[in-house]
Amino acid sequence: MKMTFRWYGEGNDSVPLRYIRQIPGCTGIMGLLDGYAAGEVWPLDAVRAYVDHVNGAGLEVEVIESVNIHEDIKMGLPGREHYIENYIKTIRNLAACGVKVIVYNFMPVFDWLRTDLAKVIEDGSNVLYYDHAELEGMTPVKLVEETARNSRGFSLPGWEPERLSRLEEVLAVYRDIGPDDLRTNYKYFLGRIVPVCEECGVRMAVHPDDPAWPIFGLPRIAHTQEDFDIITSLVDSPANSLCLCTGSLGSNPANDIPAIIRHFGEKGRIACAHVRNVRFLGEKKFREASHLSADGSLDMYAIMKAIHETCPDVYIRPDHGRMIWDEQARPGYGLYDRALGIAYLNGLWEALEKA
Ligand SMILES: [Mn+2]
Repeated sequence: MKMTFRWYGEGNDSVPLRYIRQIPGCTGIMGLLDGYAAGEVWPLDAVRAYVDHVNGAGLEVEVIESVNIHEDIKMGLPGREHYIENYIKTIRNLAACGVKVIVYNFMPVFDWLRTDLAKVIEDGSNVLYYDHAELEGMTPVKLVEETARNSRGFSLPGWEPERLSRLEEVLAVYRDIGPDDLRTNYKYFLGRIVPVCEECGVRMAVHPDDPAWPIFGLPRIAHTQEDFDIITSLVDSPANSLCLCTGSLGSNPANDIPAIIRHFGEKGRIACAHVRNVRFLGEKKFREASHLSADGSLDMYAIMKAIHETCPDVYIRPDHGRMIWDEQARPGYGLYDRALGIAYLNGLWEALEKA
């Protein structure tokens, strides 16, 4: 297991690299290059400068997240050829700088969704929160406006204004695209990029739908074990693997997270994991929690044990934390609660190692 921490880049993250370096057992980041729209090439010199900068702070960059996929690829439009060529260039540029895993998602339009980015909870901290009943009372445009307004001035990956400016138009196109059509377009994309990944030693890691159910009538195809059985079979290669996000999949209590980890871990199809806890509050209603098992609804010991037994070499990072100790940061991505999360996950891991 390699413990890492998500970092948004210099000037774009409230947490400096030197703080991350001081978290016990944290050896690297899961990074991203900010400022490139979905479909743009991440240039080699920019990737090189980024990796050198992080390495200079004593941290590795073997996982890169948020290499977003242009909607033309998901929709299967003729424009996809150009964007797939660009994506391949980005894969090669990342691989040339030592990146081993690329995290992405194939969710139409929306990356992740919450109805409140700062829900105050019993201990006085605040957390990300989702209530499907509230979502159904909102239009997609209203949700985008609210999310942007509540981001405390930080950019939110997946919510880039340029991706969302043509929202109504894009939603209209998706009305004619069902889950099977989306899978067909997905298979086409994987068929083009996976051979490149195999050649340059990179693994693609698809992130689950968050939350783990359809929203706004859009096709969503990545939120159950069965969904991922299909995805991993679209192109059967270790380069077509999963980013196992316990909190995204775990938003649906029907998903047995330790069992899903074992299922794909045994097949060697988990490239990295986001490990966090959520608390169920009712039907399609949850809030996020500290990483401690007792604070949420997921059994974090069982999760770490499943990783330890079936995919012990994966990259791991804590995920969304509470906003505690009056920290001002991007919602879900403060230093304090995620650092506590790492300490806790490392403690579970040491106990598993020594048992
Ligand atoms: Mn995640």
